[in-house]
Amino acid sequence: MTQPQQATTGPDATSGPVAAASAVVELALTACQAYGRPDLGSRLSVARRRLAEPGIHLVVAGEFKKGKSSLVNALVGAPACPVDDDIATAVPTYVRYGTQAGANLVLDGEPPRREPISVSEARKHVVEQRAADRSPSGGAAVAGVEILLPRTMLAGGLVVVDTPGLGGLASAHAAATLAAISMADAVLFVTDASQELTRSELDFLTRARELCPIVTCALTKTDFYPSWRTIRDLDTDHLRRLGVEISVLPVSSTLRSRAVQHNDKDLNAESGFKDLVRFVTDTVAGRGRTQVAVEAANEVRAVCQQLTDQFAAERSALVDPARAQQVVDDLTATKRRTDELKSAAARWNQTLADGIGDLSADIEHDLRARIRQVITEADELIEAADPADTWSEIEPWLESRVSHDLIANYTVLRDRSADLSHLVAEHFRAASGEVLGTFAVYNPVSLLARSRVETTISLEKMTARKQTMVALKGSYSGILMFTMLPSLLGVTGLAPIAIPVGLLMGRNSLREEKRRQLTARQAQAKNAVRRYCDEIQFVMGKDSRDTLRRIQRQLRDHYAARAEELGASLGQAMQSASEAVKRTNAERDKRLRDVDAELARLRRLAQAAAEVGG
Ligand SMILES: Nc1nc2c(ncn2[C@@H]2O[C@H](COP(=O)(O)OP(=O)(O)OP(=O)(O)O)[C@@H](O)[C@H]2O)c(=O)[nH]1
Ligand SMILES: [Mg+2]
Repeated sequence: MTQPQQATTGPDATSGPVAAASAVVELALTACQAYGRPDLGSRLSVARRRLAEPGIHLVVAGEFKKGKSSLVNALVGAPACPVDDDIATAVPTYVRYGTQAGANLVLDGEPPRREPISVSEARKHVVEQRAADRSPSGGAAVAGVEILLPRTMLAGGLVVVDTPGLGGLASAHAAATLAAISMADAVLFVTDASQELTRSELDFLTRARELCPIVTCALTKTDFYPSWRTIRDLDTDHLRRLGVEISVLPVSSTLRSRAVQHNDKDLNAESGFKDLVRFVTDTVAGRGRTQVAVEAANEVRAVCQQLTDQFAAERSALVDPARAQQVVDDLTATKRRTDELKSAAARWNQTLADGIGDLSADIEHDLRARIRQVITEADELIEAADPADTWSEIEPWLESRVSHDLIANYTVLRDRSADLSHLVAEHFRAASGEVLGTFAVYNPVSLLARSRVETTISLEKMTARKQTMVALKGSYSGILMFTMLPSLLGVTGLAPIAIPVGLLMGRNSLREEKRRQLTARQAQAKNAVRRYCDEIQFVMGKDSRDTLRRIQRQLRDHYAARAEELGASLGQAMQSASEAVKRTNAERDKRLRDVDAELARLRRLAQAAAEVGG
């Protein structure tokens, strides 16, 4: 690949919120080691990994030939995605950072694999891929292509995903793209200045906005269509009328590429890319990085709290040895409650188990009802005409109809499991709040104690949503594999949801059946629809059950680990308090000074963590 000059610059990865968060995470990790708390340390290691590779996904989507690939190329300043008048983008292309330019095939599988290929090979796969495409080295289907570029814009973890054209909202491709969008950090919807937004584009945008918090619209080819301003105003009006807040950025990829080539400032301004680059670097990459940094810093704050509680209890025993036994007794009583918190009988654990059970039944029922409706509609279509003539239309209708029902079913699962996650968090918090309350008694600054408990509550609230997302992203493995890819590969896959209906028609096509009775043909078609729907229901049903099991495991492990941590903090505090009783006065004074120093260190660390991202 040619190495054009650096087109854009992003915020330096060595400064800003990520660097600040990394610094506090490192300090906290050292503290965990020094205080003998590997349990808290492993929690921080997870945050460290995420900081190192934030994987912020911007999905570029739109109808055919609107200029998606050209826009991605102009944005990263390299011919990363093939652009062609005749050949369309066939698989998603993930443009991400690499110290050297390069390419990988992303291969379907559990887990999906990467296979290094040359850039020219990557090009072939992007434009020629068909469902039957296989990797050169063996069986796996090609799920996407990854392009690595040494660009500052991408250095902070931004991944720009070029996608195949939608082909109308009703297409299976649109459904797969929507599914990917639900896991993406931001969406750039591409339309061009040849005409105003169509009904189908507007519908897609509305759906996208429901699924993803950041959506912006790029209006391309402003160099080619002189009336782009009128189109921009019409599009803005349409979006306003829909009540969705999506801005329209007019751009010309052609002018931008030329501007970069000739280092022409005026041309660059005319290309409209300044606003687009600002959107990508600030709103998408910047905000994404800040979020990852704040999440990591929150982990540090939570860890500081545990350690502070532990030292505060010890301090209490040191300051007033006469009360030390009381401290130990209180902690022992609380320890029992912490043990209860860990058990399967704990209320949060019950809520989780019951909730998953109910959800599993509801999701299955929802899918069954949807599929039954599809079958009814399909039967009506088959009855209405000779399927020998209409089957070629029924088949794509059925595929897209089912894809959209699968997405709808998945959305129910996503939303309901988020609700459940909140409820579980609530119950865990109520129980652990009592434990923290006992700890708070020993806090040297009593006023702070209250606010500490409140901070815990708000931190816990924040993590509840995150836990479901982690579980969802890492779990949806079957036919909706787009969600499995992000966690395993750091990419958002777009494998179309497709079990070919055609395969279920058997050897003889309907046309060959012309000789037979119309009713026989209709029966054959209905049968094919049923077999297709059975198959979908079977695969999807298993997928949902697996997903829910994984959500349950994820949440259970998360809160069980929190309970373990509390138990460990209490255990250490009890031990230190018992030791405090046995110390001589001189030892006690020395230890008190040490403990105060540790508490001051922890306070400073928690303060630094609280300042990250704000
Ligand atoms: N004049 C002009 N032409 C453009 C611009 N952007 C894209 N095109 C042309 O539009 C055609 C389609 O561009 P692509 O970037 O391949 O569009 P796409 O949306 O990726 O197409 P598919 O992947 O097939 O859906 C190509 O001929 C491009 O040269 C632009 O800003 N100005
Ligand atoms: Mg394309």
